[in-house]
Amino acid sequence: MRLSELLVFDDIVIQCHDNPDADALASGYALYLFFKRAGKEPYFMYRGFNKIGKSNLMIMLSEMEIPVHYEPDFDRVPELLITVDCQYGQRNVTKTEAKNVAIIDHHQVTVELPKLSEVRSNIGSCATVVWDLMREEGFPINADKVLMTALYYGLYSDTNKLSEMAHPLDRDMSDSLMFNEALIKQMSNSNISLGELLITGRAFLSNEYIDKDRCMVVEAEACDPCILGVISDFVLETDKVDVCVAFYSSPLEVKFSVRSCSKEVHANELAAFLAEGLGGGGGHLYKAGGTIRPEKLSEPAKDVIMKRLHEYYEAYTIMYAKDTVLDRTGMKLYEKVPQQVGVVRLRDIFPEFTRVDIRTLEGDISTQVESDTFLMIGIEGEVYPIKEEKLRRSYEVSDKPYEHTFEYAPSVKNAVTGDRFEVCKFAKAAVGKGGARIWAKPLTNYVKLFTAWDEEKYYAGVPGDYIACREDDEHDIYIIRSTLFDQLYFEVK
Ligand SMILES: [Mn+2]
Repeated sequence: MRLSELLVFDDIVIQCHDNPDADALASGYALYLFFKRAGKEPYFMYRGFNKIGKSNLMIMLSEMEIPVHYEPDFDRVPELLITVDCQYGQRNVTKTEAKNVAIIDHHQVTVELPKLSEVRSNIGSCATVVWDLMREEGFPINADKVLMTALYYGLYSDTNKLSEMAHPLDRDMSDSLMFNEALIKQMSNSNISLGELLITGRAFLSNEYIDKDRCMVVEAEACDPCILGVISDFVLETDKVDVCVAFYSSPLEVKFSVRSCSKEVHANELAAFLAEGLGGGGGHLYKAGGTIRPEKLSEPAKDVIMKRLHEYYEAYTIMYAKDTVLDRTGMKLYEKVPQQVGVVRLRDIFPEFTRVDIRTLEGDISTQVESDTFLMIGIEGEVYPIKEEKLRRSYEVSDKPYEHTFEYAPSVKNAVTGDRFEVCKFAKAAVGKGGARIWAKPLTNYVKLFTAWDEEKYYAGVPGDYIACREDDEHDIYIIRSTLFDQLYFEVK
Protein backbone atom coordinates (compact mmCIF):
# COMPACT_ATOMS: atom_id res chain seq x y z
CA MET A 1 0.00 0.00 0.00
CA ARG A 2 1.07 3.58 -0.61
CA LEU A 3 0.05 6.33 1.79
CA SER A 4 -1.28 8.42 -1.09
CA GLU A 5 -3.99 5.79 -1.61
CA LEU A 6 -5.47 6.96 1.70
CA LEU A 7 -5.83 10.55 0.51
CA VAL A 8 -9.20 9.84 -1.12
CA PHE A 9 -10.63 10.00 2.41
CA ASP A 10 -11.26 13.24 4.31
CA ASP A 11 -12.49 12.14 7.71
CA ILE A 12 -9.44 10.27 9.02
CA VAL A 13 -8.87 8.88 12.51
CA ILE A 14 -5.51 7.39 13.52
CA GLN A 15 -5.65 4.99 16.47
CA CYS A 16 -2.77 3.51 18.50
CA HIS A 17 -3.10 0.27 20.42
CA ASP A 18 -4.36 0.59 24.03
CA ASN A 19 -1.63 1.42 26.54
CA PRO A 20 0.37 2.96 23.69
CA ASP A 21 4.14 2.74 23.72
CA ALA A 22 6.67 5.08 22.15
CA ASP A 23 6.56 3.27 18.81
CA ALA A 24 2.79 3.51 18.49
CA LEU A 25 2.84 7.19 19.43
CA ALA A 26 5.71 7.99 17.04
CA SER A 27 4.06 6.14 14.15
CA GLY A 28 0.69 7.77 14.71
CA TYR A 29 2.28 11.19 15.07
CA ALA A 30 4.21 10.80 11.81
CA LEU A 31 1.03 9.80 9.98
CA TYR A 32 -0.76 12.73 11.56
CA LEU A 33 1.86 15.08 10.08
CA PHE A 34 1.62 13.37 6.70
CA PHE A 35 -2.13 13.91 6.47
CA LYS A 36 -1.88 17.47 7.82
CA ARG A 37 0.57 18.36 5.09
CA ALA A 38 -1.80 16.88 2.51
CA GLY A 39 -4.47 19.36 3.67
CA LYS A 40 -6.48 16.95 5.85
CA GLU A 41 -7.65 17.33 9.45
CA PRO A 42 -6.73 13.93 10.92
CA TYR A 43 -7.69 12.99 14.48
CA PHE A 44 -5.12 11.06 16.52
CA MET A 45 -6.21 8.98 19.51
CA TYR A 46 -5.87 5.93 21.70
CA ARG A 47 -8.46 4.12 23.81
CA GLY A 48 -8.66 1.42 26.47
CA PHE A 49 -8.78 1.50 30.26
CA ASN A 50 -5.56 3.37 30.97
CA LYS A 51 -4.43 6.87 30.29
CA ILE A 52 -0.72 7.24 29.52
CA GLY A 53 1.22 7.61 32.76
CA LYS A 54 4.77 6.32 32.21
CA SER A 55 7.25 9.11 32.70
CA ASN A 56 9.22 8.63 29.49
CA LEU A 57 5.97 8.82 27.48
CA MET A 58 4.78 11.86 29.44
CA ILE A 59 8.02 13.59 28.47
CA MET A 60 7.56 12.49 24.87
CA LEU A 61 4.00 13.88 24.72
CA SER A 62 4.84 17.21 26.25
CA GLU A 63 8.27 17.90 24.73
CA MET A 64 7.21 16.88 21.24
CA GLU A 65 3.70 18.30 21.59
CA ILE A 66 2.19 15.12 20.25
CA PRO A 67 -1.50 15.83 19.53
CA VAL A 68 -2.86 12.52 20.74
CA HIS A 69 -6.22 12.31 22.56
CA TYR A 70 -7.38 9.75 25.11
CA GLU A 71 -10.84 8.64 23.97
CA PRO A 72 -12.15 5.74 26.06
CA ASP A 73 -15.73 6.44 24.92
CA PHE A 74 -15.20 7.39 21.29
CA ASP A 75 -18.44 6.72 19.39
CA ARG A 76 -18.21 8.61 16.09
CA VAL A 77 -17.94 6.47 12.93
CA PRO A 78 -15.15 7.92 10.78
CA GLU A 79 -14.78 7.44 7.06
CA LEU A 80 -11.29 5.99 7.54
CA LEU A 81 -9.74 4.49 10.65
CA ILE A 82 -6.03 3.65 10.59
CA THR A 83 -4.72 1.42 13.36
CA VAL A 84 -0.97 1.84 13.91
CA ASP A 85 1.45 -0.57 15.58
CA CYS A 86 -1.45 -3.03 15.91
CA GLN A 87 -4.05 -4.76 13.78
CA TYR A 88 -7.75 -3.86 13.78
CA GLY A 89 -9.62 -6.66 15.51
CA GLN A 90 -6.78 -7.65 17.85
CA ARG A 91 -7.42 -7.73 21.57
CA ASN A 92 -4.90 -5.00 22.35
CA VAL A 93 -6.82 -2.32 20.46
CA THR A 94 -10.32 -1.24 21.49
CA LYS A 95 -12.65 -1.65 18.56
CA THR A 96 -13.77 1.56 16.85
CA GLU A 97 -16.52 1.32 14.25
CA ALA A 98 -15.46 2.79 10.90
CA LYS A 99 -16.60 2.82 7.26
CA ASN A 100 -13.11 1.88 6.08
CA VAL A 101 -10.14 0.44 7.93
CA ALA A 102 -6.45 0.61 7.15
CA ILE A 103 -3.67 -1.13 9.11
CA ILE A 104 -0.04 -0.14 9.41
CA ASP A 105 1.99 -2.46 11.60
CA HIS A 106 5.13 -4.54 12.10
CA HIS A 107 3.84 -7.45 14.23
CA GLN A 108 2.99 -10.97 13.11
CA VAL A 109 -0.26 -11.03 11.17
CA THR A 110 -3.08 -12.43 13.32
CA VAL A 111 -6.21 -11.04 11.67
CA GLU A 112 -7.56 -11.04 8.15
CA LEU A 113 -6.00 -7.91 6.70
CA PRO A 114 -8.13 -5.33 4.86
CA LYS A 115 -7.11 -4.25 1.37
CA LEU A 116 -5.61 -1.07 2.75
CA SER A 117 -2.82 -2.44 4.88
CA GLU A 118 0.92 -2.46 5.21
CA VAL A 119 2.21 -5.03 7.68
CA ARG A 120 5.93 -5.84 7.57
CA SER A 121 6.52 -8.43 10.25
CA ASN A 122 10.31 -8.56 10.05
CA ILE A 123 10.85 -4.84 10.69
CA GLY A 124 11.95 -3.64 14.14
CA SER A 125 9.43 -0.87 14.64
CA CYS A 126 6.23 0.47 13.16
CA ALA A 127 8.01 3.83 13.01
CA THR A 128 10.35 2.34 10.39
CA VAL A 129 7.41 1.19 8.27
CA VAL A 130 5.79 4.63 8.44
CA TRP A 131 9.12 6.31 7.72
CA ASP A 132 9.56 4.18 4.62
CA LEU A 133 6.01 4.89 3.43
CA MET A 134 6.44 8.65 3.95
CA ARG A 135 9.80 8.62 2.22
CA GLU A 136 8.15 6.95 -0.75
CA GLU A 137 5.73 9.89 -0.95
CA GLY A 138 8.55 12.43 -0.87
CA PHE A 139 7.64 13.79 2.58
CA PRO A 140 10.45 16.09 3.83
CA ILE A 141 11.16 14.04 6.96
CA ASN A 142 14.66 15.46 7.36
CA ALA A 143 13.29 18.99 7.67
CA ASP A 144 11.52 18.20 10.94
CA LYS A 145 13.73 17.45 13.92
CA VAL A 146 10.85 16.66 16.25
CA LEU A 147 9.47 14.12 13.80
CA MET A 148 12.91 12.57 13.36
CA THR A 149 13.34 12.34 17.13
CA ALA A 150 9.94 10.71 17.52
CA LEU A 151 10.64 8.11 14.81
CA TYR A 152 14.05 7.37 16.24
CA TYR A 153 12.66 6.94 19.74
CA GLY A 154 9.98 4.59 18.39
CA LEU A 155 12.63 2.32 16.89
CA TYR A 156 14.96 2.79 19.86
CA SER A 157 12.40 1.64 22.38
CA ASP A 158 10.95 -1.20 20.30
CA THR A 159 14.39 -2.75 19.72
CA ASN A 160 15.79 -2.42 23.25
CA LYS A 161 17.96 0.60 22.48
CA LEU A 162 18.62 -0.72 18.95
CA SER A 163 20.34 -3.81 20.33
CA GLU A 164 17.68 -6.22 19.05
CA MET A 165 17.33 -4.48 15.69
CA ALA A 166 17.56 -6.99 12.85
CA HIS A 167 16.47 -5.51 9.53
CA PRO A 168 18.68 -3.31 7.33
CA LEU A 169 15.77 -0.93 6.77
CA ASP A 170 15.79 -0.19 10.51
CA ARG A 171 19.49 0.60 10.27
CA ASP A 172 18.84 2.82 7.24
CA MET A 173 16.35 4.83 9.22
CA SER A 174 18.46 5.12 12.35
CA ASP A 175 21.44 6.25 10.23
CA SER A 176 19.47 8.88 8.36
CA LEU A 177 17.65 10.61 11.23
CA MET A 178 19.15 13.67 12.89
CA PHE A 179 17.46 13.52 16.24
CA ASN A 180 17.53 15.46 19.49
CA GLU A 181 20.04 13.44 21.50
CA ALA A 182 19.42 15.22 24.79
CA LEU A 183 15.73 14.43 24.62
CA ILE A 184 16.35 10.76 23.77
CA LYS A 185 18.69 10.57 26.74
CA GLN A 186 16.17 12.19 29.03
CA MET A 187 13.42 9.81 27.97
CA SER A 188 15.52 6.67 28.09
CA ASN A 189 16.66 7.54 31.59
CA SER A 190 13.08 7.83 32.82
CA ASN A 191 12.17 4.50 31.39
CA ILE A 192 11.81 2.40 34.50
CA SER A 193 9.28 3.26 37.16
CA LEU A 194 9.79 2.36 40.80
CA GLY A 195 7.20 -0.41 40.34
CA GLU A 196 9.16 -1.84 37.46
CA LEU A 197 12.36 -1.73 39.47
CA LEU A 198 10.65 -4.10 41.91
CA ILE A 199 9.50 -6.32 39.03
CA THR A 200 13.14 -6.52 37.95
CA GLY A 201 14.23 -7.53 41.43
CA ARG A 202 11.53 -10.18 41.82
CA ALA A 203 12.33 -11.61 38.37
CA PHE A 204 15.89 -12.51 39.43
CA LEU A 205 14.46 -14.68 42.20
CA SER A 206 12.49 -16.78 39.72
CA ASN A 207 15.48 -17.95 37.74
CA GLU A 208 16.00 -21.41 36.33
CA TYR A 209 19.60 -22.41 35.69
CA ILE A 210 20.55 -25.11 33.18
CA ASP A 211 23.94 -26.19 34.44
CA LYS A 212 25.25 -28.17 31.49
CA ASP A 213 24.37 -25.46 28.96
CA ARG A 214 25.40 -22.53 31.17
CA CYS A 215 22.01 -21.03 30.38
CA MET A 216 19.64 -19.08 32.63
CA VAL A 217 15.93 -18.46 32.16
CA VAL A 218 14.26 -15.65 34.08
CA GLU A 219 10.54 -15.01 34.21
CA ALA A 220 9.27 -11.50 34.91
CA GLU A 221 5.78 -10.23 35.52
CA ALA A 222 4.20 -8.48 32.52
CA CYS A 223 6.12 -5.24 32.10
CA ASP A 224 7.57 -2.86 29.60
CA PRO A 225 9.66 -5.02 27.23
CA CYS A 226 12.67 -2.81 27.93
CA ILE A 227 12.81 -4.39 31.39
CA LEU A 228 13.54 -7.75 29.75
CA GLY A 229 16.58 -6.20 28.09
CA VAL A 230 17.75 -4.80 31.41
CA ILE A 231 17.30 -8.19 33.11
CA SER A 232 18.98 -10.27 30.43
CA ASP A 233 21.92 -7.88 30.03
CA PHE A 234 22.50 -8.02 33.76
CA VAL A 235 22.14 -11.80 34.07
CA LEU A 236 24.70 -12.31 31.32
CA GLU A 237 27.29 -10.52 33.45
CA THR A 238 27.12 -13.47 35.83
CA ASP A 239 29.93 -16.01 36.00
CA LYS A 240 28.86 -19.41 34.55
CA VAL A 241 26.02 -17.86 32.56
CA ASP A 242 26.71 -17.70 28.81
CA VAL A 243 23.15 -17.56 27.55
CA CYS A 244 20.10 -15.89 29.09
CA VAL A 245 16.44 -15.83 28.14
CA ALA A 246 14.25 -13.35 30.03
CA PHE A 247 10.54 -13.37 29.31
CA TYR A 248 7.11 -12.41 30.51
CA SER A 249 3.80 -13.92 29.65
CA SER A 250 0.60 -11.88 29.50
CA PRO A 251 -2.78 -12.73 27.94
CA LEU A 252 -1.86 -10.42 25.04
CA GLU A 253 1.63 -11.61 24.30
CA VAL A 254 4.67 -13.48 25.46
CA LYS A 255 7.79 -11.38 25.01
CA PHE A 256 11.36 -12.50 25.44
CA SER A 257 14.91 -11.20 25.21
CA VAL A 258 17.88 -13.44 24.48
CA ARG A 259 21.50 -12.68 25.27
CA SER A 260 24.49 -14.85 24.44
CA CYS A 261 28.22 -14.49 24.92
CA SER A 262 28.90 -18.02 23.67
CA LYS A 263 30.29 -18.27 20.17
CA GLU A 264 28.39 -21.54 19.81
CA VAL A 265 24.98 -19.91 20.33
CA HIS A 266 23.86 -17.05 18.11
CA ALA A 267 21.21 -15.10 20.01
CA ASN A 268 19.23 -14.30 16.85
CA GLU A 269 19.12 -17.95 15.84
CA LEU A 270 18.04 -19.07 19.31
CA ALA A 271 15.33 -16.37 19.34
CA ALA A 272 14.02 -17.59 15.98
CA PHE A 273 14.12 -21.20 17.23
CA LEU A 274 12.16 -20.37 20.40
CA ALA A 275 9.41 -18.58 18.47
CA GLU A 276 9.23 -20.80 15.40
CA GLY A 277 5.64 -21.37 14.35
CA LEU A 278 4.42 -19.45 17.40
CA GLY A 279 5.45 -15.89 16.58
CA GLY A 280 8.73 -14.35 15.53
CA GLY A 281 12.21 -13.68 16.79
CA GLY A 282 15.52 -12.26 15.62
CA GLY A 283 18.21 -9.68 16.20
CA HIS A 284 21.98 -9.86 16.37
CA LEU A 285 24.53 -12.54 17.21
CA TYR A 286 24.71 -11.49 20.87
CA LYS A 287 21.39 -9.79 21.51
CA ALA A 288 18.00 -10.72 20.19
CA GLY A 289 14.35 -10.87 21.13
CA GLY A 290 10.97 -12.06 20.04
CA THR A 291 7.27 -12.49 20.59
CA ILE A 292 5.08 -15.55 20.96
CA ARG A 293 1.31 -15.45 20.44
CA PRO A 294 -0.28 -16.80 23.65
CA GLU A 295 -3.27 -18.29 21.77
CA LYS A 296 -0.83 -20.69 20.08
CA LEU A 297 0.31 -22.16 23.40
CA SER A 298 -1.40 -25.08 25.10
CA GLU A 299 0.86 -25.02 28.16
CA PRO A 300 2.51 -22.27 30.22
CA ALA A 301 5.01 -20.15 28.31
CA LYS A 302 7.77 -21.12 30.71
CA ASP A 303 7.35 -24.83 29.93
CA VAL A 304 7.42 -24.12 26.21
CA ILE A 305 10.57 -22.03 26.51
CA MET A 306 12.33 -24.61 28.69
CA LYS A 307 11.37 -27.44 26.32
CA ARG A 308 12.49 -25.55 23.26
CA LEU A 309 15.77 -24.57 24.90
CA HIS A 310 16.37 -28.20 25.71
CA GLU A 311 15.55 -29.21 22.11
CA TYR A 312 17.83 -26.50 20.80
CA TYR A 313 20.83 -27.69 22.78
CA GLU A 314 20.11 -31.35 22.03
CA ALA A 315 19.53 -30.81 18.35
CA TYR A 316 22.78 -29.24 17.20
CA THR A 317 26.04 -31.01 16.55
CA ILE A 318 28.96 -28.60 16.51
CA MET A 319 31.64 -29.13 13.85
CA TYR A 320 34.96 -27.42 13.27
CA ALA A 321 35.82 -27.85 9.59
CA LYS A 322 39.53 -27.55 10.07
CA ASP A 323 39.66 -30.68 12.26
CA THR A 324 36.93 -32.59 10.43
CA VAL A 325 36.94 -34.99 7.53
CA LEU A 326 33.44 -35.96 6.44
CA ASP A 327 32.47 -39.59 6.20
CA ARG A 328 31.86 -40.13 2.49
CA THR A 329 29.21 -42.80 3.05
CA GLY A 330 26.04 -41.73 1.29
CA MET A 331 27.71 -38.74 -0.36
CA LYS A 332 27.47 -38.13 -4.08
CA LEU A 333 29.67 -36.14 -6.40
CA TYR A 334 28.17 -32.92 -7.75
CA GLU A 335 29.32 -30.20 -10.08
CA LYS A 336 28.43 -26.52 -9.84
CA VAL A 337 25.88 -25.20 -12.32
CA PRO A 338 27.26 -22.10 -14.03
CA GLN A 339 25.52 -19.35 -12.06
CA GLN A 340 24.86 -15.80 -13.04
CA VAL A 341 25.96 -13.40 -10.33
CA GLY A 342 26.47 -9.65 -10.22
CA VAL A 343 29.86 -8.03 -9.78
CA VAL A 344 30.84 -4.44 -9.11
CA ARG A 345 34.32 -2.96 -9.21
CA LEU A 346 34.24 -0.64 -6.19
CA ARG A 347 36.90 1.56 -7.77
CA ASP A 348 34.25 2.54 -10.37
CA ILE A 349 32.10 4.12 -7.66
CA PHE A 350 34.57 5.28 -5.01
CA PRO A 351 38.12 6.67 -4.95
CA GLU A 352 40.82 4.21 -3.99
CA PHE A 353 41.30 3.63 -0.21
CA THR A 354 37.81 4.86 0.68
CA ARG A 355 36.35 2.97 3.61
CA VAL A 356 32.90 1.70 2.69
CA ASP A 357 30.05 0.01 4.57
CA ILE A 358 28.09 -2.58 2.66
CA ARG A 359 24.55 -3.15 3.89
CA THR A 360 22.79 -6.42 3.15
CA LEU A 361 19.87 -8.36 4.53
CA GLU A 362 22.34 -10.38 6.62
CA GLY A 363 24.09 -7.39 8.17
CA ASP A 364 26.73 -4.75 7.57
CA ILE A 365 30.26 -5.42 6.30
CA SER A 366 33.06 -2.84 6.19
CA THR A 367 35.92 -2.91 3.73
CA GLN A 368 38.43 -0.61 2.07
CA VAL A 369 38.34 0.08 -1.65
CA GLU A 370 41.43 -1.10 -3.45
CA SER A 371 41.93 -1.18 -7.20
CA ASP A 372 41.25 -4.92 -7.27
CA THR A 373 38.31 -5.05 -4.81
CA PHE A 374 35.05 -6.26 -6.29
CA LEU A 375 31.70 -6.85 -4.72
CA MET A 376 29.88 -10.00 -5.58
CA ILE A 377 26.08 -10.28 -5.46
CA GLY A 378 24.89 -13.86 -5.05
CA ILE A 379 21.59 -15.35 -6.08
CA GLU A 380 19.83 -14.52 -2.81
CA GLY A 381 21.10 -10.95 -2.69
CA GLU A 382 24.00 -11.80 -0.39
CA VAL A 383 26.90 -9.43 -0.98
CA TYR A 384 30.55 -9.89 -0.14
CA PRO A 385 33.90 -8.42 -1.18
CA ILE A 386 36.17 -10.49 -3.42
CA LYS A 387 39.60 -9.87 -4.92
CA GLU A 388 39.81 -9.60 -8.70
CA GLU A 389 42.18 -12.52 -9.06
CA LYS A 390 39.94 -14.91 -7.18
CA LEU A 391 36.89 -13.61 -9.06
CA ARG A 392 38.44 -14.14 -12.50
CA ARG A 393 39.59 -17.64 -11.56
CA SER A 394 36.01 -18.83 -11.11
CA TYR A 395 33.87 -16.37 -13.09
CA GLU A 396 33.63 -14.95 -16.59
CA VAL A 397 32.80 -11.23 -16.19
CA SER A 398 30.74 -9.69 -19.00
CA ASP A 399 29.86 -6.12 -19.96
CA LYS A 400 26.16 -6.77 -19.65
CA PRO A 401 24.30 -5.07 -16.80
CA TYR A 402 23.15 -7.33 -13.99
CA GLU A 403 19.40 -7.08 -13.60
CA HIS A 404 17.87 -8.46 -10.47
CA THR A 405 15.64 -7.31 -7.63
CA PHE A 406 15.75 -8.50 -4.05
CA GLU A 407 13.58 -8.05 -0.96
CA TYR A 408 16.12 -5.54 0.31
CA ALA A 409 18.32 -3.93 -2.34
CA PRO A 410 21.91 -4.18 -1.08
CA SER A 411 23.64 -0.82 -0.83
CA VAL A 412 27.11 0.51 -0.22
CA LYS A 413 27.98 3.68 1.63
CA ASN A 414 31.04 5.87 1.67
CA ALA A 415 31.89 5.72 5.38
CA VAL A 416 33.31 9.25 5.35
CA THR A 417 30.82 11.27 3.31
CA GLY A 418 27.80 9.09 4.00
CA ASP A 419 26.85 8.90 0.29
CA ARG A 420 24.98 5.69 -0.40
CA PHE A 421 24.58 3.78 -3.68
CA GLU A 422 22.43 0.86 -4.63
CA VAL A 423 24.88 -1.86 -5.57
CA CYS A 424 22.77 -3.53 -8.24
CA LYS A 425 22.72 -0.38 -10.40
CA PHE A 426 26.47 -0.62 -10.94
CA ALA A 427 26.70 -4.36 -11.29
CA LYS A 428 27.76 -6.33 -14.36
CA ALA A 429 26.67 -9.88 -15.00
CA ALA A 430 29.22 -12.63 -14.47
CA VAL A 431 28.87 -16.36 -15.02
CA GLY A 432 30.60 -19.11 -13.10
CA LYS A 433 33.11 -21.14 -15.09
CA GLY A 434 31.90 -24.37 -13.55
CA GLY A 435 34.09 -27.38 -13.10
CA ALA A 436 34.30 -27.13 -9.30
CA ARG A 437 33.21 -30.43 -7.82
CA ILE A 438 31.94 -31.27 -4.37
CA TRP A 439 30.88 -34.29 -2.38
CA ALA A 440 27.52 -33.67 -0.73
CA LYS A 441 24.65 -35.32 1.09
CA PRO A 442 21.51 -34.07 2.83
CA LEU A 443 21.79 -33.48 6.55
CA THR A 444 19.62 -35.61 8.81
CA ASN A 445 20.36 -33.52 11.91
CA TYR A 446 21.04 -29.93 12.99
CA VAL A 447 24.64 -28.80 12.56
CA LYS A 448 26.60 -25.73 13.52
CA LEU A 449 29.63 -25.55 11.30
CA PHE A 450 32.67 -23.38 11.92
CA THR A 451 34.21 -23.26 8.44
CA ALA A 452 37.94 -23.34 7.78
CA TRP A 453 37.92 -19.63 6.89
CA ASP A 454 35.82 -18.31 9.77
CA GLU A 455 36.35 -19.82 13.19
CA GLU A 456 34.40 -17.11 15.00
CA LYS A 457 31.01 -17.41 13.38
CA TYR A 458 29.21 -20.65 12.60
CA TYR A 459 26.85 -21.54 9.79
CA ALA A 460 23.77 -23.42 10.89
CA GLY A 461 22.32 -26.28 8.86
CA VAL A 462 18.95 -27.94 9.45
CA PRO A 463 17.75 -31.38 8.30
CA GLY A 464 17.30 -31.29 4.52
CA ASP A 465 20.11 -28.81 3.94
CA TYR A 466 23.24 -30.25 2.31
CA ILE A 467 26.63 -30.67 3.84
CA ALA A 468 29.44 -30.64 1.33
CA CYS A 469 33.20 -30.59 0.90
CA ARG A 470 35.27 -29.72 -2.12
CA GLU A 471 36.60 -32.67 -4.06
CA ASP A 472 40.11 -31.17 -3.94
CA ASP A 473 40.06 -29.98 -0.30
CA GLU A 474 38.48 -32.19 2.33
CA HIS A 475 38.61 -29.45 5.00
CA ASP A 476 36.74 -26.94 2.85
CA ILE A 477 33.39 -27.96 4.28
CA TYR A 478 30.24 -25.92 3.96
CA ILE A 479 26.47 -26.02 4.15
CA ILE A 480 24.10 -25.36 1.26
CA ARG A 481 20.44 -24.50 1.85
CA SER A 482 18.00 -27.14 0.69
CA THR A 483 16.10 -24.48 -1.29
CA LEU A 484 19.21 -23.57 -3.29
CA PHE A 485 20.93 -26.89 -3.79
CA ASP A 486 19.16 -27.93 -7.01
CA GLN A 487 19.74 -24.53 -8.57
CA LEU A 488 23.43 -24.60 -7.70
CA TYR A 489 24.57 -28.19 -8.32
CA PHE A 490 23.96 -31.18 -10.57
CA GLU A 491 25.02 -34.73 -9.95
CA VAL A 492 28.03 -36.09 -11.80
CA LYS A 493 27.15 -39.55 -13.13
MN1 LIG B 1 5.92 -1.43 17.78
